[in-house]
Amino acid sequence: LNISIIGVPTDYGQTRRGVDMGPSAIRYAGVVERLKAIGHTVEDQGDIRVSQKHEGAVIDKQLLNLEEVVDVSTSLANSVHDALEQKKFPLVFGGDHSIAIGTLAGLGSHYQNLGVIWFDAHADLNTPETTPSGNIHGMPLAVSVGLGHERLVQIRNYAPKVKPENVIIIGARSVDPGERELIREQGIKVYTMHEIDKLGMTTVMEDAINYLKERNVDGLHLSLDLDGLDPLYTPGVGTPVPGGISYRESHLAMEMLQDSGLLTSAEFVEVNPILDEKNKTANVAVALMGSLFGETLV
Ligand code: DIR
Ligand code: MN
Ligand code: MN
Ligand code: MN
Repeated sequence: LNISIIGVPTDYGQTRRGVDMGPSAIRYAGVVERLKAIGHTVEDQGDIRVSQKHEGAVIDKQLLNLEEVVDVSTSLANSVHDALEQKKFPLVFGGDHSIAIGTLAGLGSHYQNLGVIWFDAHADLNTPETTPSGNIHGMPLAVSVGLGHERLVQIRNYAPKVKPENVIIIGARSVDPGERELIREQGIKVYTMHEIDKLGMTTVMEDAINYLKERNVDGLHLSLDLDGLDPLYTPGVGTPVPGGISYRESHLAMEMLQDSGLLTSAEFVEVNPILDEKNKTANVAVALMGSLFGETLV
Protein backbone atom coordinates (compact mmCIF):
# COMPACT_ATOMS: atom_id res chain seq x y z
CA LEU A 1 0.00 0.00 0.00
CA ASN A 2 0.88 3.66 -0.34
CA ILE A 3 -0.06 4.87 3.14
CA SER A 4 -0.57 8.56 3.85
CA ILE A 5 -0.39 9.43 7.55
CA ILE A 6 -2.35 12.47 8.71
CA GLY A 7 -2.05 13.63 12.34
CA VAL A 8 -4.86 15.62 13.96
CA PRO A 9 -3.61 17.15 17.23
CA THR A 10 -6.95 18.26 18.66
CA ASP A 11 -8.68 17.92 22.03
CA TYR A 12 -11.70 20.10 21.16
CA GLY A 13 -14.16 17.18 21.14
CA GLN A 14 -13.92 16.62 24.89
CA THR A 15 -12.60 18.28 28.04
CA ARG A 16 -9.55 16.29 29.18
CA ARG A 17 -6.33 17.87 27.96
CA GLY A 18 -3.48 15.87 26.45
CA VAL A 19 -5.26 13.89 23.73
CA ASP A 20 -3.98 16.49 21.25
CA MET A 21 -0.57 14.88 21.79
CA GLY A 22 -1.86 11.55 20.46
CA PRO A 23 -0.24 11.85 17.01
CA SER A 24 3.18 12.50 18.60
CA ALA A 25 2.78 9.56 20.97
CA ILE A 26 1.88 7.24 18.08
CA ARG A 27 4.82 8.44 15.98
CA TYR A 28 7.13 8.03 19.01
CA ALA A 29 5.91 4.43 19.26
CA GLY A 30 7.47 3.81 15.84
CA VAL A 31 4.55 3.60 13.47
CA VAL A 32 6.37 4.67 10.30
CA GLU A 33 9.20 2.16 10.71
CA ARG A 34 6.70 -0.56 11.63
CA LEU A 35 4.62 -0.10 8.50
CA LYS A 36 7.66 0.23 6.25
CA ALA A 37 9.03 -3.04 7.63
CA ILE A 38 5.90 -4.79 6.35
CA GLY A 39 6.76 -3.49 2.89
CA HIS A 40 4.40 -0.54 2.57
CA THR A 41 5.28 2.87 1.21
CA VAL A 42 4.60 5.38 3.99
CA GLU A 43 4.38 9.13 3.66
CA ASP A 44 3.88 11.07 6.86
CA GLN A 45 2.01 14.25 5.89
CA GLY A 46 2.56 15.66 9.39
CA ASP A 47 -0.25 17.26 11.37
CA ILE A 48 -3.31 19.22 10.33
CA ARG A 49 -3.14 22.78 11.61
CA VAL A 50 -5.32 23.16 14.71
CA SER A 51 -5.83 26.78 15.76
CA GLN A 52 -6.08 28.13 19.30
CA LYS A 53 -9.51 28.38 20.87
CA HIS A 54 -11.60 31.03 19.15
CA GLU A 55 -11.83 34.13 21.35
CA GLY A 56 -15.38 35.21 22.02
CA ALA A 57 -17.03 32.31 20.23
CA VAL A 58 -20.63 31.61 21.29
CA ILE A 59 -20.66 28.95 24.02
CA ASP A 60 -23.24 26.25 23.42
CA LYS A 61 -23.27 23.79 26.33
CA GLN A 62 -24.71 21.07 24.09
CA LEU A 63 -21.93 21.54 21.49
CA LEU A 64 -18.68 22.47 23.21
CA ASN A 65 -16.07 24.09 20.92
CA LEU A 66 -18.36 23.81 17.88
CA GLU A 67 -16.51 26.43 15.81
CA GLU A 68 -13.14 24.85 16.50
CA VAL A 69 -14.40 21.35 15.65
CA VAL A 70 -15.92 22.62 12.38
CA ASP A 71 -12.54 24.15 11.41
CA VAL A 72 -10.52 21.03 12.20
CA SER A 73 -13.05 18.75 10.50
CA THR A 74 -13.07 20.86 7.35
CA SER A 75 -9.29 20.81 6.90
CA LEU A 76 -9.06 17.13 7.77
CA ALA A 77 -11.85 16.27 5.30
CA ASN A 78 -9.94 18.05 2.55
CA SER A 79 -6.65 16.31 3.40
CA VAL A 80 -8.31 12.89 3.46
CA HIS A 81 -10.00 13.55 0.13
CA ASP A 82 -6.71 14.73 -1.41
CA ALA A 83 -4.99 11.54 -0.26
CA LEU A 84 -7.70 9.45 -1.92
CA GLU A 85 -7.42 11.42 -5.16
CA GLN A 86 -3.72 10.56 -5.12
CA LYS A 87 -4.63 6.87 -4.71
CA LYS A 88 -3.21 6.77 -1.21
CA PHE A 89 -4.51 4.88 1.82
CA PRO A 90 -5.44 7.51 4.46
CA LEU A 91 -4.26 6.60 7.98
CA VAL A 92 -5.41 9.24 10.45
CA PHE A 93 -4.20 9.72 14.04
CA GLY A 94 -6.21 11.57 16.70
CA GLY A 95 -6.82 13.54 18.66
CA ASP A 96 -10.19 12.79 20.18
CA HIS A 97 -12.90 10.96 18.24
CA SER A 98 -14.53 14.18 16.97
CA ILE A 99 -11.96 13.96 14.15
CA ALA A 100 -13.99 11.14 12.59
CA ILE A 101 -16.44 13.85 11.45
CA GLY A 102 -13.71 15.18 9.16
CA THR A 103 -12.32 11.81 8.13
CA LEU A 104 -15.75 10.50 7.10
CA ALA A 105 -16.55 13.77 5.31
CA GLY A 106 -13.42 13.25 3.21
CA LEU A 107 -14.18 9.58 2.50
CA GLY A 108 -17.90 9.85 1.83
CA SER A 109 -17.60 11.98 -1.30
CA HIS A 110 -15.13 9.53 -2.81
CA TYR A 111 -17.02 6.28 -2.26
CA GLN A 112 -20.57 5.58 -3.44
CA ASN A 113 -21.27 2.95 -0.80
CA LEU A 114 -18.78 3.30 2.05
CA GLY A 115 -18.78 0.80 4.95
CA VAL A 116 -17.61 1.75 8.45
CA ILE A 117 -16.45 -0.38 11.36
CA TRP A 118 -16.64 1.61 14.59
CA PHE A 119 -14.48 -0.07 17.24
CA ASP A 120 -15.39 1.65 20.52
CA ALA A 121 -16.68 1.25 24.09
CA HIS A 122 -19.22 3.93 23.16
CA ALA A 123 -21.68 4.35 20.29
CA ASP A 124 -20.78 8.00 19.56
CA LEU A 125 -24.37 8.50 18.43
CA ASN A 126 -25.36 11.47 20.55
CA THR A 127 -26.90 14.62 19.13
CA PRO A 128 -27.12 18.10 20.68
CA GLU A 129 -30.54 17.02 21.97
CA THR A 130 -29.38 13.78 23.64
CA THR A 131 -25.79 14.52 24.73
CA PRO A 132 -25.16 14.07 28.48
CA SER A 133 -21.83 15.95 28.25
CA GLY A 134 -21.89 18.43 25.36
CA ASN A 135 -18.71 16.75 24.12
CA ILE A 136 -18.64 16.43 20.34
CA HIS A 137 -16.47 13.28 20.54
CA GLY A 138 -19.69 11.55 21.65
CA MET A 139 -21.40 12.59 18.37
CA PRO A 140 -19.26 11.78 15.30
CA LEU A 141 -21.15 8.67 14.19
CA ALA A 142 -24.52 10.46 14.44
CA VAL A 143 -23.11 13.38 12.44
CA SER A 144 -21.76 11.00 9.79
CA VAL A 145 -25.16 9.38 9.25
CA GLY A 146 -26.61 12.89 8.89
CA LEU A 147 -27.90 13.68 12.38
CA GLY A 148 -26.82 16.64 14.49
CA HIS A 149 -25.83 20.26 14.08
CA GLU A 150 -26.00 21.42 10.43
CA ARG A 151 -22.49 22.93 10.58
CA LEU A 152 -21.10 19.47 11.35
CA VAL A 153 -23.46 17.42 9.18
CA GLN A 154 -22.82 19.63 6.12
CA ILE A 155 -19.02 19.60 6.05
CA ARG A 156 -18.02 19.46 2.35
CA ASN A 157 -21.70 20.24 1.64
CA TYR A 158 -23.33 16.82 1.48
CA ALA A 159 -24.96 14.35 3.85
CA PRO A 160 -24.95 11.64 4.98
CA LYS A 161 -21.31 10.62 4.74
CA VAL A 162 -22.25 6.96 5.28
CA LYS A 163 -25.55 5.08 5.21
CA PRO A 164 -26.56 3.94 8.72
CA GLU A 165 -27.09 0.38 7.46
CA ASN A 166 -23.41 0.31 6.34
CA VAL A 167 -22.16 0.95 9.89
CA ILE A 168 -21.09 -1.71 12.40
CA ILE A 169 -20.20 -0.86 16.00
CA ILE A 170 -17.94 -3.34 17.80
CA GLY A 171 -17.15 -3.37 21.54
CA ALA A 172 -19.95 -1.17 22.86
CA ARG A 173 -20.55 -1.28 26.61
CA SER A 174 -21.52 2.29 27.48
CA VAL A 175 -24.54 3.47 25.49
CA ASP A 176 -26.72 6.46 26.43
CA PRO A 177 -30.56 6.29 26.22
CA GLY A 178 -30.74 8.57 23.15
CA GLU A 179 -28.12 6.46 21.42
CA ARG A 180 -30.08 3.24 21.99
CA GLU A 181 -33.06 4.83 20.34
CA LEU A 182 -30.98 5.93 17.35
CA ILE A 183 -29.47 2.46 16.93
CA ARG A 184 -32.97 0.96 16.65
CA GLU A 185 -34.37 3.76 14.50
CA GLN A 186 -31.45 3.85 12.04
CA GLY A 187 -30.81 0.11 11.82
CA ILE A 188 -27.18 0.36 12.87
CA LYS A 189 -25.56 -3.03 13.50
CA VAL A 190 -23.98 -3.35 16.95
CA TYR A 191 -21.87 -6.10 18.49
CA THR A 192 -21.75 -5.23 22.19
CA MET A 193 -19.38 -6.93 24.64
CA HIS A 194 -22.19 -9.42 25.20
CA GLU A 195 -21.99 -10.70 21.62
CA ILE A 196 -18.18 -10.73 21.72
CA ASP A 197 -18.28 -12.80 24.94
CA LYS A 198 -20.95 -15.13 23.68
CA LEU A 199 -20.01 -15.66 20.01
CA GLY A 200 -16.30 -14.97 20.22
CA MET A 201 -14.41 -12.38 18.17
CA THR A 202 -13.91 -14.81 15.26
CA THR A 203 -17.65 -15.15 14.63
CA VAL A 204 -18.28 -11.45 15.26
CA MET A 205 -15.71 -10.43 12.64
CA GLU A 206 -16.82 -13.10 10.15
CA ASP A 207 -20.41 -11.86 10.49
CA ALA A 208 -19.36 -8.22 10.24
CA ILE A 209 -17.25 -8.78 7.12
CA ASN A 210 -19.94 -10.93 5.43
CA TYR A 211 -22.56 -8.31 6.22
CA LEU A 212 -20.47 -5.58 4.56
CA LYS A 213 -19.73 -7.81 1.55
CA GLU A 214 -23.45 -8.50 1.12
CA ARG A 215 -24.01 -4.77 1.17
CA ASN A 216 -21.47 -4.41 -1.65
CA VAL A 217 -19.43 -1.71 0.01
CA ASP A 218 -16.88 -0.08 -2.33
CA GLY A 219 -14.70 1.16 0.55
CA LEU A 220 -14.26 0.19 4.19
CA HIS A 221 -13.12 2.55 6.93
CA LEU A 222 -11.98 1.43 10.39
CA SER A 223 -12.52 4.04 13.10
CA LEU A 224 -10.74 2.66 16.14
CA ASP A 225 -11.20 4.34 19.52
CA LEU A 226 -8.51 2.94 21.84
CA ASP A 227 -11.11 2.87 24.65
CA GLY A 228 -12.71 -0.07 22.81
CA LEU A 229 -10.01 -2.22 24.37
CA ASP A 230 -10.07 -2.95 28.08
CA PRO A 231 -8.30 -0.16 30.04
CA LEU A 232 -5.96 -2.86 31.30
CA TYR A 233 -4.28 -2.66 27.88
CA THR A 234 -5.04 0.95 26.92
CA PRO A 235 -5.15 3.08 30.10
CA GLY A 236 -4.24 6.28 28.24
CA VAL A 237 -7.75 7.26 27.16
CA GLY A 238 -10.09 9.98 28.44
CA THR A 239 -13.14 7.81 29.10
CA PRO A 240 -12.04 4.29 30.07
CA VAL A 241 -14.79 1.69 30.54
CA PRO A 242 -13.95 -1.67 32.19
CA GLY A 243 -14.96 -4.97 30.64
CA GLY A 244 -13.53 -4.25 27.20
CA ILE A 245 -12.01 -6.09 24.26
CA SER A 246 -8.82 -7.97 25.11
CA TYR A 247 -5.40 -7.50 23.55
CA ARG A 248 -5.68 -10.83 21.71
CA GLU A 249 -9.25 -10.25 20.54
CA SER A 250 -8.36 -6.85 19.15
CA HIS A 251 -5.38 -8.25 17.26
CA LEU A 252 -7.54 -11.03 15.86
CA ALA A 253 -10.06 -8.44 14.67
CA MET A 254 -7.29 -6.48 12.92
CA GLU A 255 -5.92 -9.63 11.26
CA MET A 256 -9.35 -10.62 10.02
CA LEU A 257 -9.86 -7.14 8.58
CA GLN A 258 -6.52 -7.43 6.79
CA ASP A 259 -7.49 -10.86 5.43
CA SER A 260 -10.83 -9.52 4.19
CA GLY A 261 -9.02 -7.30 1.70
CA LEU A 262 -11.81 -4.74 2.09
CA LEU A 263 -10.07 -2.04 4.11
CA THR A 264 -9.42 1.28 2.35
CA SER A 265 -8.76 3.70 5.25
CA ALA A 266 -8.31 3.75 9.03
CA GLU A 267 -8.05 6.07 12.01
CA PHE A 268 -6.77 5.54 15.55
CA VAL A 269 -8.13 7.98 18.13
CA GLU A 270 -8.26 8.99 21.80
CA VAL A 271 -4.61 8.21 22.64
CA ASN A 272 -3.82 10.54 25.55
CA PRO A 273 -0.15 10.23 26.61
CA ILE A 274 -0.74 12.41 29.70
CA LEU A 275 -3.15 9.82 31.12
CA ASP A 276 -1.03 6.90 29.92
CA GLU A 277 1.56 4.61 31.51
CA LYS A 278 4.85 4.98 29.62
CA ASN A 279 3.16 5.29 26.22
CA LYS A 280 1.47 1.89 26.63
CA THR A 281 -1.64 2.96 24.72
CA ALA A 282 0.25 4.32 21.71
CA ASN A 283 2.37 1.15 21.69
CA VAL A 284 -0.80 -0.96 21.55
CA ALA A 285 -2.16 1.26 18.76
CA VAL A 286 0.99 0.69 16.71
CA ALA A 287 0.97 -3.06 17.41
CA LEU A 288 -2.66 -3.17 16.21
CA MET A 289 -1.65 -1.31 13.05
CA GLY A 290 1.00 -3.98 12.51
CA SER A 291 -1.72 -6.64 12.44
CA LEU A 292 -4.12 -4.47 10.45
CA PHE A 293 -1.53 -3.83 7.73
CA GLY A 294 -0.40 -7.43 7.34
CA GLU A 295 2.49 -8.08 9.70
CA THR A 296 3.22 -11.81 9.97
CA LEU A 297 5.49 -13.66 12.40
CA VAL A 298 6.74 -16.39 10.12
C1 DIR B 1 -20.71 9.83 26.25
C2 DIR B 1 -19.23 9.46 26.24
N1 DIR B 1 -21.49 8.90 25.48
C3 DIR B 1 -20.89 11.25 25.71
N2 DIR B 1 -18.74 9.30 24.94
C4 DIR B 1 -17.48 8.97 24.64
O1 DIR B 1 -20.32 12.16 26.30
O2 DIR B 1 -21.57 11.43 24.70
N3 DIR B 1 -17.11 8.65 23.44
N4 DIR B 1 -16.56 8.92 25.56
O3 DIR B 1 -15.92 8.13 23.08
MN1 MN C 1 -15.35 7.11 20.33
MN1 MN D 1 -13.04 12.14 -5.17
MN1 MN E 1 -15.09 5.69 23.20
